[in-house]
Amino acid sequence: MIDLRSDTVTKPTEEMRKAAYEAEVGDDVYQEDPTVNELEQTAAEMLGKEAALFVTSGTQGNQIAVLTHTSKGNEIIVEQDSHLFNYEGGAISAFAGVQPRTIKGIRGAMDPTKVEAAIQEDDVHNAETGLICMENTHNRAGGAVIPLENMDAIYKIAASNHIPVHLDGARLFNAAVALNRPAKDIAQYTDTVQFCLSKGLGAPVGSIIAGNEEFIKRARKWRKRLGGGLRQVGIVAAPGLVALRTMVDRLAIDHEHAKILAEGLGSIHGINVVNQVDTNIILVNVSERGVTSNQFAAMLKEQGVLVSTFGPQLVRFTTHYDVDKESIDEALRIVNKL
Ligand code: TLP
Repeated sequence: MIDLRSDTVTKPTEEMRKAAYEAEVGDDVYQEDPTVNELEQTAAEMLGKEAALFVTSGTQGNQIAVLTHTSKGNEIIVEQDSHLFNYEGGAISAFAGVQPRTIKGIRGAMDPTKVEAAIQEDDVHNAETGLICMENTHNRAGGAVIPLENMDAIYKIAASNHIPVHLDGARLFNAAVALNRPAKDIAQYTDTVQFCLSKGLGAPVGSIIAGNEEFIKRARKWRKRLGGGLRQVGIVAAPGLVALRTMVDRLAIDHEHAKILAEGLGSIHGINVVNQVDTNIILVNVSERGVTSNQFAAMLKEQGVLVSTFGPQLVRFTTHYDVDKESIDEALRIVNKL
């Protein structure tokens, strides 16, 4: 099977497995796991933030951020197609008790003027705007890189209204590699950031949230409340450290593969690539073939290619560490034949 469903399917490298085996561990609820401490410190430095916290998943990281920043009854400004709004099981309402104010972006980027207009006035009728969230790269916009000028403009508006900003940077390092900038250049336009170790970076488990000391102290408490206070978790933090040290630069290869795949797919009759391919995600509309995205995915699966779907028309192809150039060529041959 050529698995292009997601970069979440990547398996840990040999070096990661070895690091897990050899990891020094302690009880992380007492903050005594040296490997976790090293991972958190390394991540904080890479993001230019005071502190960081190792969490179980991207969803947990985002939700801890929302819980830490907001109070019940707040409104949070999120992009309409964001993961936080669409794919986290309604958790912002279920856990934090906040309501979303959505803004439709262009390639995932919200217009700063619209963000400013969406901030609630201080009025007895209104919910209080407690948080503004961005997503970079933007998944549903096809791995789109949000321009730094756009992030800067939104961050400035937020600051002048005393509203914190959170970045869902599940694929932050894909954005950094695409922009040829260190991750901290992106994270400078947000108060807190979540990124995933277990997507393109290939680690088996985990995400990081980062921010200032005070935020991380309170986030640690939310993590504990949610049952995310783990014990000898250096075993899974060690592969995360290997991911940060060895897997960032090579994301450029996944981006290159995505471009090759997009070009090939785009030349097949009736298959329309709908996104500009900035990173490792390709979205194709298959409606001209007279099939739904699920039917298309099922036919591909029979031929040995796995893809995921976004709604009835869009099929998502995601490149990653476990798909080499030969597999990309083979996947193209299979789609062509189909
Ligand atoms: N995205 C997954 C699915 O949930 C759609 C994928 O295969 O792309 N933020 C963003 C932008 C994400 O893309 C994801 C995962 C998350 C957060 C959540 O991360 P996890 O899966 O670790 O909870």
